[in-house]
Amino acid sequence: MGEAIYPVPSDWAQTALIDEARYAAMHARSVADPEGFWADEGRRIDWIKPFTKVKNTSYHKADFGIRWFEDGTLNLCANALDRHLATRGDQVAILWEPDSPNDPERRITYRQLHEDVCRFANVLKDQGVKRGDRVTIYLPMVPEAAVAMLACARIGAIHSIVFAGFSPEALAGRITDCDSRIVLTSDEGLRGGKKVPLKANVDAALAHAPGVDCVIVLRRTGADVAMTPHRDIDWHTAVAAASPDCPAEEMNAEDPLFILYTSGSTGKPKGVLHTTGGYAVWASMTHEYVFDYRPGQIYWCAADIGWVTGHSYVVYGPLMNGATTVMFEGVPNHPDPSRFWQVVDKFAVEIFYGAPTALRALMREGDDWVHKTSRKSLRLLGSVGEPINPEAWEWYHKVVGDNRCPIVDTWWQTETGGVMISPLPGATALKPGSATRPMFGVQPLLLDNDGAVIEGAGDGCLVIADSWPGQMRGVWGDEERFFSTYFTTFAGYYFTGDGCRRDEDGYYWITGRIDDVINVSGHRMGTAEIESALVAHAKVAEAAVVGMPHEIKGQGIYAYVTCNAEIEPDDALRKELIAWVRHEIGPIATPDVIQFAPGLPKTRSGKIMRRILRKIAENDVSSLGDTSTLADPSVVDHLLANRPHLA
Ligand code: 6R9
Repeated sequence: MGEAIYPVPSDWAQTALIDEARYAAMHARSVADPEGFWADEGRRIDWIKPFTKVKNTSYHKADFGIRWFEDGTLNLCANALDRHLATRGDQVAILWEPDSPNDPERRITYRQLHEDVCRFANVLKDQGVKRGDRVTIYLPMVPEAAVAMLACARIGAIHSIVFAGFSPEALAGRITDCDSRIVLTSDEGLRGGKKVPLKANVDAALAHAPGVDCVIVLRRTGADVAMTPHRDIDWHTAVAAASPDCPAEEMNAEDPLFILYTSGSTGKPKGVLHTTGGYAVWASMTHEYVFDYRPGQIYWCAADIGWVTGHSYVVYGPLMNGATTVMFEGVPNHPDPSRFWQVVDKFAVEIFYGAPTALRALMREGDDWVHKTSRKSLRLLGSVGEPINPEAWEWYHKVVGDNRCPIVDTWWQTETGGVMISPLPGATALKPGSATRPMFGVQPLLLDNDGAVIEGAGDGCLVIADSWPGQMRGVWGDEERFFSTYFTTFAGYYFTGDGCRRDEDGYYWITGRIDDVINVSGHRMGTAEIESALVAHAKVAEAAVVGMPHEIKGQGIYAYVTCNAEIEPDDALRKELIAWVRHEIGPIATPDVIQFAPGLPKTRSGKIMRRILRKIAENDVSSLGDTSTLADPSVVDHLLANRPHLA
């Protein structure tokens, strides 16, 4: 069966930074001679003290360690801002589009952004923030969020951004895990015309996070919010009083840059730690090659800064590369489903990078919303966050890109710092649904369940054979967990948690998570996290959560719930539990289906048979497999007979 292939358009092959021959030569060198390759790529960054050592990495228990450019010193903020002042100080660095199209946009030049960052860095210093201190950022998509990140990088503080859609409970957990004593927030956020009570959420979180003694509050909507004396500070007032002069700290390449919490297969989210030098090289290099980026082009990554994509491809990568980066506060369908493409036209965006879930939602609204707009400025489209189904890919290509724009389907993870598998627009023929081929320095391998390497075409667990500069360096506060999570499933390899197929052309097709992580609208959710939220409810005895296919979100959340003996479950309880999970974690964790069950299918040793629960949730009940090993096979009959009606 032949699948569609889209060859590299000839203009791209001729003008792109990397064509097919160059891709092949560079990838071969990056694997055969990593020292030489990365010594060269490492020079894309301005170092204060140049590195003399390039790579010092091992995935083995005895000498485990990941160090890149380890004797070099640099400042990432200076690489994103100061280095551009002489050549592009008056170029717009951040082009901000507010939630409402009726409100004015903001255009912040590199010079202005530099000044804003220096002032805010001094505000942080005035509050006693020092190198290595953790700063929690709980802000909406406003330029000040980027200012805050860059100010931390400037003074060597470690930022930990918590997505502004997370609940007070989730925020409190992330604040205490990294012992952050300062939180940056705004009065409210604004998304799709709805107000989000961010400051009130912080106040609620701090009841469980007593270590915080400073909250800096940005005015976004102007709402009247409670300010706690001696703790809460007004952002604008503090900035106005601060000096615009702040030297950039000299950081070691391996000094921490940021922590970002992400879900794994165990209950508690882990603080993924990235350091400075390798991350800088990786974010800058991948942004340049994957998007064929030339300084000054108008580039828009529609991700939120609360996710890793926002870190690497809204802020750090683009700014290091002298980009005009668009930052969008709103949502794709507000005030109507044309919004993305209206913003593309308004700013003459050349490169657009978005998530399949948004595309699927817009696709459902019909082509007219797209056709209403011109989109003639677009040259290149990108996709990230989850597998893009071929149907959505074709729609993106034909309807959004008018058959003119290559699509880079970029596979990567919070842990990888930047893109790992992706087409390069001037080098790679495209196959809808495939992330195609590895980035420089990336050696993907497929292993079978016994850990044997699969050669040629085949299906298996995706692992990465050697280190790359953007790799995470640790789990905050839990050194052992880093090694055990990623390097013990298959000794000697980085384990991605994803399943993958490789075809005859050596193209990679990510098939989705093979661990207990589900991907809801491109957001990672640990099933264990949702389960522990459910069992924290007084009426719930036990819960098991699995993914189910969902037309828009990719995967939906299907929860099986066993109630305490005296409880008679009904629709009211179902609603109560849904509200409870939203309250405990946030709206992104809202269960799509709750099925009440008197018992869950368990082995005789008490292990929940998730395979069966997944099959039922997927409505694939003809192949439940062997249920004879269950302690009580009749539970399955009950589950099948009482499935809630699925729309
Ligand atoms: C960047 C980001 C990582 C997980 C990853 C995989 C899925 C991301 C993908 C993709 C297929 C793509 N994923 N991009 N699957 N094709 N292009 O999303 O990081 O939030 O950590 O999620 O997302 O399952 O393992 P993160």
